[in-house]
Amino acid sequence: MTKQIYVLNGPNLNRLGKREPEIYGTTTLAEIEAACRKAAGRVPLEFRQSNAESQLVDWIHEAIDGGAGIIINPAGLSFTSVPIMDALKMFDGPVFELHISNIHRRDAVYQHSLVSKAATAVIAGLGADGYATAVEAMVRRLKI
Ligand code: DHK
Repeated sequence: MTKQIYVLNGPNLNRLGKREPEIYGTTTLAEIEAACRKAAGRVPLEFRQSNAESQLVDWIHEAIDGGAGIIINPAGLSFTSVPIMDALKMFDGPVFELHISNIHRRDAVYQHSLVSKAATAVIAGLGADGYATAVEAMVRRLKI
């Protein structure tokens, strides 16, 4: 069975569409999920969101056992979560860290991601389109 691509989303991303549209745009998470599934084509894809750090860690563990690649927008946990960084370090496949906004030109609190230490690549500032771009790159990277 083809291993799945996991697309994991962190806190507050369930509010996309209404949340600070000047920063995050007006695309909802459901629309982003549809774009990811279209980009994945026949490749199985798990798309999830949680406001809980422990839930994200549990899903990364699940991916360690059955996933081919991880695309993760840890949102605000990017800058604080050693547990998410540690969990991602245990994953053998490619890890793409994704941010809708360009965190590097935002306030200092958003500029140092712990998660980047466990990431193969970082995508930031492409808006909601960054997700489909990440899935396309992951499918190419996995040659599936
Ligand atoms: C989303 C968030 O919730 C912020 O805490 C991050 C990220 C940026 C994003 O751009 O997708 O800093």
